[in-house]
Amino acid sequence: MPVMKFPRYLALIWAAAWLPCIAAAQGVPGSTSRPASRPNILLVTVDDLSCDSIGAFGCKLPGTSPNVDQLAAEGLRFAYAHVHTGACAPSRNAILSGRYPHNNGVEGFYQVRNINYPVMADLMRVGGYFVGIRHKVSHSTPYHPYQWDQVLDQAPDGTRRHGKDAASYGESVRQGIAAARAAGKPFCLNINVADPHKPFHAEGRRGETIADPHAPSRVFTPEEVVVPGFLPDDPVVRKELAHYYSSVRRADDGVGEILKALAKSGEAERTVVVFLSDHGMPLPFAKTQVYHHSTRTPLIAGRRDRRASHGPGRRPAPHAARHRGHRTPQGVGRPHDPSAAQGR
Ligand SMILES: [Ca+2]
Repeated sequence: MPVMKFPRYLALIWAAAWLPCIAAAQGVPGSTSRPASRPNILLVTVDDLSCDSIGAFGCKLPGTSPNVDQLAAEGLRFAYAHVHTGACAPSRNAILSGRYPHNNGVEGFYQVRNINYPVMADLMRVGGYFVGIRHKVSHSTPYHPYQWDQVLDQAPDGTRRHGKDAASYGESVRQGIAAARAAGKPFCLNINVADPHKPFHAEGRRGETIADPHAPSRVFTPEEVVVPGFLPDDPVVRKELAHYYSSVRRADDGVGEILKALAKSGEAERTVVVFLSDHGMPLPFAKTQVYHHSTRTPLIAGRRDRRASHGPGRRPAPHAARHRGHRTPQGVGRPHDPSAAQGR
């Protein structure tokens, strides 16, 4: 099976999602009408998670990801997808701009202004969508602050949501969907779960075990974890991996809360869910490196509609590619040509 490389592939997913709405709203930027053909988009990312930490992608430790596994069973699972780079900001900017880091300018953790290309937030907003984001806000666009309709990091009462609180991700989704409805628009929400990025669950700065108020639904022990072949099997590594896998489970808890909120909203069957990790685990030979486990990502995409389910392991229908060459209607935002997206 060929390797799917970003950023072109996600650009095609965006195209599949937003092009029908452009066709329906030609010359009507910001239209509040809601053609039935316009799906919502829910882009869910996890932070620093290796592809093979997910059950549906071959994790040998049972129970790390029941919610993501269910999502994979309902959608399209890309067994050989890779992000472009093993670091957060360049990876996320490549995905959301459709351009390699050396072409979008975001090759590291710094801001790039005066860009000459659109990013997802621009394209979807121009297409009549309500665009919202939770967490990783400054890492997801070339510069910050950027024009999102809403940042979902805070509750309506101004309380800042904790990144390690799984339930809070469901609250962000509910808040974003409610705001989109109030605006009379379909939604495009980018919900970025903070786990399993360090600090890991219940791990202190020196590797000691500490109290953690944000408990995952399952905690793994050093004795039961599987040690990747690129790490030595010793007690220190096993303890670190136990904290990591518990954090993977907490990330999965967050995904579960997101999907639960989507289901309760009544929008699930009109929503395309895309899931992936920005790069591999924050341990040697993965994050910030260029090894296999640095860039392989557990990409899942699909409409949360049983009628549209293709089953796990299937290749995508080529409908997205048919839209290549489409251009944003004249005079609406900046010109965009998905066929210019790089990668394959
Ligand atoms: Ca990251």
